[in-house]
Amino acid sequence: MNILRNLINENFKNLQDKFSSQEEDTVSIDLTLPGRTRGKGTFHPVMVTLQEIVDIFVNMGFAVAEGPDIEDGFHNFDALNFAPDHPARDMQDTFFIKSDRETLLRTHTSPVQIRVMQSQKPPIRSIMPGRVYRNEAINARSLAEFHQIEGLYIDKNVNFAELKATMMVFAKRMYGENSKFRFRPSYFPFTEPSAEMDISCYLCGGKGCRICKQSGWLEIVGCGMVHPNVLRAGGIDPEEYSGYAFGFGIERVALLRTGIDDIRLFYENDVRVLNQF
Ligand code: 2NL
Repeated sequence: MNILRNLINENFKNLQDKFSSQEEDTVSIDLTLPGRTRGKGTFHPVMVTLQEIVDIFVNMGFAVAEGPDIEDGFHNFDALNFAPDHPARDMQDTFFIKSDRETLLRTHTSPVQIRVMQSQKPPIRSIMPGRVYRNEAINARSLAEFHQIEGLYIDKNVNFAELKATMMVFAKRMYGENSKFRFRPSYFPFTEPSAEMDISCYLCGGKGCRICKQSGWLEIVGCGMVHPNVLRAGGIDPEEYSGYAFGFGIERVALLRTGIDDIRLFYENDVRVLNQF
């Protein structure tokens, strides 16, 4: 044991002498340590969803249009056939950013469609994705700031059958050929007639559950034929042209795709959530 101890001490001293004579910083680097990896960035699941939706409509011949987030009452409400006393014009629903009750954060992307009508001649075939703002209580299903996409097609003799077919092509590409869909009558101030499209519930397959509130269906798109008053407000003659329009929320689609059950998770920016997509 003594022989061994002496051997170790001698070796230890030799190494100590050797290293103490070297520059300090070369000694402090341990080349055997594993390297530090840098986290790879990913696209946000809401933007992935948006891009996929845009691609489907661009493939069908739609152009992408954008407009300002800060709007006026004419483009956001009046031109869209909202009655002067419509509740959406209330402070409770809309963020007004000046006390004139005229300058506001857009509550939908429809004002972009009015701007497109005012600046282009038919045929018009455009989609408008963008951020919208509503003065709403935040919970698992809704946020005060979210994304919408709307579409508009105006030409001579555009009819409801084309609207229905376009919605079906979109829905099948987005949700798969085997999903089941249905249309039912609805109401929007800016379309007449109006409809909503539902998809059979992804969770229960139509039997009825918590997600679909026992109905077996989930609402995915609102749509209709553009109201003649709206065409006129956009400078288009409703005697000569007709059109269809549609709109839906993008976070809603992203929830269906990812299986996330709380919309707030999209914007808490916790990478443990976002990294999964
Ligand atoms: C929904 C329904 C919709 C539109 C948006 C629209 C725009 C113009 C004229 C006519 Cl300028 N319509 N947009 C039409 C139908 C439905 O959205 O539930 N969105 C969340």
